[in-house]
Formats: sequence, C-alpha cells, structure tokens
Amino acid sequence: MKKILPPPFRIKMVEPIRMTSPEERKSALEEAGYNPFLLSSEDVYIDLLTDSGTGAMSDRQWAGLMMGDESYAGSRNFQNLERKAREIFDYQYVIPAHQGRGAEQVLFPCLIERVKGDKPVFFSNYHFDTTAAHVELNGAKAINTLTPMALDTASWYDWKGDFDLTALEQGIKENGAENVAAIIVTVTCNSAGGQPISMANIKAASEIARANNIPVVIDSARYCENAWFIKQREEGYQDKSIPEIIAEMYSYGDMLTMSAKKDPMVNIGGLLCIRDDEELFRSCQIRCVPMEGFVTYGGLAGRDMEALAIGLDEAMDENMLAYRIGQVEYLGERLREGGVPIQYPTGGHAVFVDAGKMLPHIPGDQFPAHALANELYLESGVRGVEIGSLLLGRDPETGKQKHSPMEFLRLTIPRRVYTNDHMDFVADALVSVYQRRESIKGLTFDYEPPVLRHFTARLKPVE
Ligand code: P71
Repeated sequence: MKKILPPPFRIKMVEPIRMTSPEERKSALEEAGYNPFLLSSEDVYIDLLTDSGTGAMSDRQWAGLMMGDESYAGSRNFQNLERKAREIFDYQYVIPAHQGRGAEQVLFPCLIERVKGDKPVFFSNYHFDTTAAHVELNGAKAINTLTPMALDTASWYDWKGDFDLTALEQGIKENGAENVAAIIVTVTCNSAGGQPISMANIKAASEIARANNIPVVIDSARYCENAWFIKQREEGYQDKSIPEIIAEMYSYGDMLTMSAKKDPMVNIGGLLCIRDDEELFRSCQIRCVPMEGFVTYGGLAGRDMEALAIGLDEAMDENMLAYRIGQVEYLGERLREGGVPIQYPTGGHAVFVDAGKMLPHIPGDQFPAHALANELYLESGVRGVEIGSLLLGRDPETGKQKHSPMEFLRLTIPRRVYTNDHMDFVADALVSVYQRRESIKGLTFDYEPPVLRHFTARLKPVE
C-alpha cells in the first residue's frame, strides 16, 4: 500500500455535501441528458469534474479578499499582482484576465495578426479544449505534436507531456514557418494525463521556435506541478528550488497565458504576461479593454487579484505540491490494485482512467469514457469528466469527428478539498464499476452543439 504523505495544512471550515440514493442519481442523470456537466452540483457527492476554480483558498488568501481595492483603474491589488508575476516569471508586461480563456481571447488574435502567411497555425504538445477553440474561432489551425510515448498508457515514462520534436520540426516545415503564429507549451500537458514536460524538451522546443522566428507561449495552468516533476525526475534539478526551476522554464518562453484557477488556487482569475515585446503588449492591452475590461482589472475584482497574488506564492510550496501530487498517485495506485487501467504514472492533477482499454466494446464515436463517467456517477455520486472524442469534437473544415488517440475518464482532484478517505470511496466505487464493465453501453447525441459541444450536449444510451 502506498505511503500517505503528511498534509501540510489543517481544516478550519467544512462544507457539508449531500449523499444521494441510486434512484435519485438515475433520474438526475436522465434529466441532465446523460451529460454530467448538466447535473446540479447538489446531486453530486464527490466532484472530480475539474481542479479548475474548485480549490480551497488558504486563510491568507481569504484575508486578502478583505484587502480589495475596487478602484476601476490603478488598483493596488493589481500592482501587487504585477509585482509578484514579474518576480516569478521575469516577464515585464502583465495583463490580468478573468480566467485562462480570457487571456487566450486577448492574445491569440494579436498573434494571428502578425503572421505573414495566410494559413495561420499553432503548434502545441497538446492544445487543451478551450485553447484549441480559441485558435479555431480565430480562423487558425491547432496542431498537436505530442510524444507517442503518451499513448502507451500502461508503461511508465517520465515525460509523457513532451513534444515529439521531429514531428514539430516537420510540421513547421510543411506549414511554412511564416504561417506559424506560435508554439504553445502546455505545462503540465492536461490532455495527455496531467503529464509533465521535461526542461530539456521545453528548451529544445524553444530552440526550434527561435530558429524559425516563432514566439513561444507557455500555457501555464499547472506550471508548479510541472516544476515539481522536474525536480523529482530530471537530472541536475534535485537541489534546485521550485522558484528556480520555474524561472528557468520561463526563460525559454516569450509570453504566458495562465488559468490561475488551477495551481494558484483562486476560484476565478487568469493572467497574460509578455517578456519584453512592447508592441505586442500594446496590441493586447487594446484588445483587453473591450473583451476583458480595463487593463488593471481584466474582468477581476480587486479582491480577486489580491487572492491571486497570494496564491502565486502558495502554489510554489514544495510540501503542498508533494502532498497534492501524492494524493493523486494514491488514488491511482488504489485503482491499479483493483485492475482499473490508468495513464501510468499518474500526472499532477488527476487520475486518467483508460476507458478505451477498459471498454473495448464501445467505439470512440459512442464515447466510452463519457459512458464510464455516467456509470461512476450512477454507482456512487462521484462526477468525473471525459477527456476524449467528445471533448475533441469535429474537424472545423470537414465536419468529421476528429480521431482522439486517447479515451480518458479524468478524475480531477481539487486542491486542498478532499481527504484520502474520499479517495478510497472513489476507488472502491470505480473498482466495482470495473467489475461489471461488459454491461456498459455507448452513447449517441440527442443534441450536439457546434463548438465546445461537451459542455452542453445532450446524449442517450445506444439501444
Ligand atoms: C480543466 C480546465 C477547465 C475545464 C475544461 C473542460 C471542462 C471543465 C473544466 C482549462 C485550461 C487548461 C489549460 C491547460 C487553458 C485552460 C483554460 N482547463 N489551458 O482542465 O487546462 O483555462 O478554464 O481558466 O479558461 O478542467 P480556463
């Protein structure tokens, strides 16, 4: 049995959660069109839909809320945030945003505008869903060049978030460097399983970008978790501090977008930072005002920016990272003991169950991981989320379902929210679903929205 790491916090306030009966869950799921996104959270017992905005803020962060300066312009909380972000990333220009996709909607059109060719593309180890959506909504193409090692879910590989550098170089050549708007380095790589990318690979991708005059954007939702993996696994980093590792990671980038709802543990917030490109900064500021709000609040209240400035510090705490990533690993080990196939090793923020492998009788276009999410909910009231064909969607040009190399059910662990007793409950429930896996049926659409369909789709079981 895996050793439990000591939690570096104690619990000062609790929030009751409701248990439901199997009958209640059955009718709740039917009403939700067999889409857990459409469930009322009151009907969910343990919510592992996402680690985004669902973390428990610390007493210091809550205290920060009381220090809000709600001035429209020039809030001191913005100044605190700007100072902190500059200190950590060493990027000169800081624009707040309401969340990650807010930063994306400000930055991406500005990057596309600068492309010399007429077929703009973005490369990434793997674009997350909203990131790909912002690329595509702005008329560009999102190409993933992830290491094929990530596809072999059963085998340990340290860096399943790495770029396939050969594929990246070849892709740039095929599309023409003049068409590449940016290379997006997603740390950790969410879609591959919250898997880390090595410092060596970040550096190499950045060298390819620089040789081709392409800017590097670091998609920074889980940069501290990535730094923690580098410290554990990469030679030469054991004696470095997390802030030192982060500083090196960002030295290979030109700008960052951040969903601050993940590692920095705020319930809402995002950032766009730019190293030194003043012209780009000016055009982002111009877009920020109509899209997100004035440049010193970007869709946030002053108090939110204060909580974020504090969260940026707390997110780098090594004991916290060790405990958190250890808790994810604990759930992963419990599932493996019960025979459940997962992306191995576990990543930073979630256990990714390999539903493709667990339910080989359900084809990708009947969404095996989504079907598994529904079964787990019916069994236990635990809500997970599909990261697979449903999330990936259709090719905007051909209208055909994109081929998803992976069909995952993601059990995403919010930060500082659940105990390992909760993890045991989740593991027992999923192992019991695993034991009756042959009886699980696929799903088909009742209503399919044109973009980001997984959020609002309605489905029904295949007869
Ligand atoms: C996650 C999310 C948010 C989400 C997505 C789908 C269903 C439920 C919740 C958001 C990310 C992300 C990366 C790497 C940018 C965003 C957008 N992830 N990059 O994993 O993971 O950030 O949500 O703050 O707009 O649950 P945003």
